[in-house]
Amino acid sequence: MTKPLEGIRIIDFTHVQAGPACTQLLAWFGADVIKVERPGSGDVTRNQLRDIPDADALYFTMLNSNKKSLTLDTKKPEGKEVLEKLIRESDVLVENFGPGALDRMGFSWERLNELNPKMIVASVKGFSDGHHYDDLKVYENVAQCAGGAASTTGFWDGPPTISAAALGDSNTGMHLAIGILTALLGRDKTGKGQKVAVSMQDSVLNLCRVKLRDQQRLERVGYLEEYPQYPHGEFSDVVPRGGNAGGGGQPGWVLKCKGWETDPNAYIYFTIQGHAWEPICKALGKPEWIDDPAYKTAEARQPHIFDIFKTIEGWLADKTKFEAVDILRKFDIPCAPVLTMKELANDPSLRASGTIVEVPHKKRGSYLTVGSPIKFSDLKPEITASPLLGEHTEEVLASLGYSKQDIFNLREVKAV
Ligand code: CAO
Repeated sequence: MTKPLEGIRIIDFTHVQAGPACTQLLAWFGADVIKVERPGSGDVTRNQLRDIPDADALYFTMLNSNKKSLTLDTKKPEGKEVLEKLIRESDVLVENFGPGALDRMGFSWERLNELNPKMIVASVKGFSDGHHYDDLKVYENVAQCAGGAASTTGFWDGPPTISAAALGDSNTGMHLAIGILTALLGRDKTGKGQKVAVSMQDSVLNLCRVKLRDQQRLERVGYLEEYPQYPHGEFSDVVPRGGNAGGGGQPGWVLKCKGWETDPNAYIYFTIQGHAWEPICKALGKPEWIDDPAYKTAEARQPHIFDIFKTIEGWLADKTKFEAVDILRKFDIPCAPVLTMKELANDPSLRASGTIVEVPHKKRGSYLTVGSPIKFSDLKPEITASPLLGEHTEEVLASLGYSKQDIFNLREVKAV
């Protein structure tokens, strides 16, 4: 099967997570992704949090599958020459260096555009160009704080809280992938490349847009009725942290199930969808609530929503999270067990769909990774191992016309 991105060559000048997540996705869909890494060390994540001595860390293997690795010192004149050749023959360059690093290396947007006017140059930075913080280096949690996620996550009586989900890193990479594909479609029409830039702050904020909705509602009416602070607590002039409250029009909460005293994940998320009130009452064995004016409407329920959740927890007390969901699903109630990483890793449905995949690796043996969350009718991405450092250096250099002697010479000056 021909993969949709086959024939697209991508220079992957990325490291850590935000950039690699983007190029990995494009590699799954068929792009020829060449990861350019510093000779000797490579992407810092190869060494971070190693669980097997001398083998690439999972942090690296899980973000760099399906790629090739070319070692190249792009600060040496010989290395720059190789990079220039590669640029002339590629479609996309993706980078997520600190601000100004690419310019300092001698590869400004103007220079890249001069070398290959058809090339798309895609960048991740912490803040957008021209932002008053655009000189800052940024990691995941910094972005979560700068993008509005931290101030709105957690409990109202605790500090701002970081999500375990990579809202700053992988999320930004996904935004960049959309930008690159858009620019490639644009190039088909105009014949010209362009610069695509995504900031981590903007990408986090994009996912927090309902909180900006809430800020405006708060300023207009002074309260947010779906937050636990309503109606008994106080609202200030900023969107508060709402604990585990549902973010839309449906109240919800994380509720204890059988075994919660010893199992920190014996919980389900329960949603009280407005029009599902009758089935909820039936499922809970509370038919008397259906027409009770204190329960009948969402408005009537809100002032004592936590008493309702307590009652539901009473119903859940003798059911495991899985048993509870099996009952509630029959009543069409939106809910799910709180799943651990162990449960997800062993979930047969996720294995069958290719969302969790086991990948053989030359040095590590096999490891688990998250495969493509995007499913196609005509494409089933095959996830292959991440490359060893410099594994494809000779292959890539040969494809650029370098002879064995040339490669030997480049090695002599430690340019590759
Ligand atoms: N050959 C020679 N030099 C190389 C090279 C190569 N193949 N690859 C990288 N370098 C150099 C760069 O040119 C740069 O040199 P100068 O600073 O001297 O110009 C240097 O290596 C590394 O730059 P850096 O600023 O990217 O690295 P860092 O470890 O100090 O910072 C990070 C890391 C992530 C904070 C920074 O890259 C950043 O802010 N990136 C943008 C935001 C981002 O993507 N963050 C998410 C990371 S995932 O959590």
